[in-house]
Amino acid sequence: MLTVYSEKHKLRDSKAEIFGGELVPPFECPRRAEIILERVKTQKLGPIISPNDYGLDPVLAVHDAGYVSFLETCYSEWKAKGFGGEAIALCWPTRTMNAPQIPRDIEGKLGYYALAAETAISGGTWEAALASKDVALTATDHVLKTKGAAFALCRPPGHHAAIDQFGGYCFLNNAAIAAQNALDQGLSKVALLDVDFHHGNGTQNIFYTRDDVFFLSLHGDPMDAFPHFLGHAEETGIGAGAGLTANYPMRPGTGYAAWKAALEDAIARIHAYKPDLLIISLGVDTFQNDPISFFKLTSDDFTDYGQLLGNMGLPTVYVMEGGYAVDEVGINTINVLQGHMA
Ligand code: Q9C
Ligand code: ZN
Repeated sequence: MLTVYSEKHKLRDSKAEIFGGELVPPFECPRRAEIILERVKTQKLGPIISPNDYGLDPVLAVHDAGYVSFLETCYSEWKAKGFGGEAIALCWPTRTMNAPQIPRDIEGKLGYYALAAETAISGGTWEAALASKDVALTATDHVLKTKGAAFALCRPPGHHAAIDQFGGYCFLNNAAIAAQNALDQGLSKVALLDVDFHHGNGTQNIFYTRDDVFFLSLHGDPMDAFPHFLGHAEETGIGAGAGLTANYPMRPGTGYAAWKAALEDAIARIHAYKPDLLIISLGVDTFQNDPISFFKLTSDDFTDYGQLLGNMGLPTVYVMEGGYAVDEVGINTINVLQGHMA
């Protein structure tokens, strides 16, 4: 299987995440991608290529233009205000002030465009995010050509990024940008299956009213887990998109038997939709030793479900999302890909 990878992910190297009331080194760190790349090499998964530069057009086909220019200039505006650290949102237009104008001030803009505070915008974040969407787009074009499968080793991840919001370590929604670009090249239907531990709120937001992307997500119940406010089973799409969002929230301690049953249900629904392309938002934070999650999958379970995904027989793009048990992140990710090929 082809892997697409860019060294530019290293430019996303934030120093601080707010976690448990403390500033800690971010869980979403450069070493994650290095460990995954190393495993691609030692397992001889296949060739590794660098991405092409697709520019901003495919980004603007999914994200709001004001949001995109905010991301581009956020860090320099933060520095220009005289702040020494990284840009962190601290004040939001919450339920009692919910029709905001977009403020001029960078602290106000951060609150307007952030969906959570853990994700600091550091110097280099924008460049890394741009390279990450290029990784997803390049892998997708390869799959459209070959009708096979490819691995987009994206970093930073993307599935929490909504039309005009960042957070949950995500800035640009790589998987959504790839899906939209495939549609813009003439495909009529894409299935986007999110197996990251966290609900893909950003992807759901982008496609909620549409019938050309079927979004399905298996995740920790938002009653118990981030992103806390989206991902309930009752959310099934609206308008043309009615019935084309499927959420499978699961409780703390969920093991592979229940998780696999949800996956099999999702797979049956994808087959019924008859998509031209399958995009997997691949997070391996469902692993039993993940430091911020609560499912109980073992490393062998990743191989097993990779096989189920491969058996679908669809052109498939794997887009890297989360996974924070750094020592095992390479093993678990490549297990899925090897299962797919088995
Ligand atoms: N107590 C991705 O996996 N904070 N993002 C969780 C847990 C945010 C995860 C706090 C987690 C974001 C791409
Ligand atoms: Zn996650």
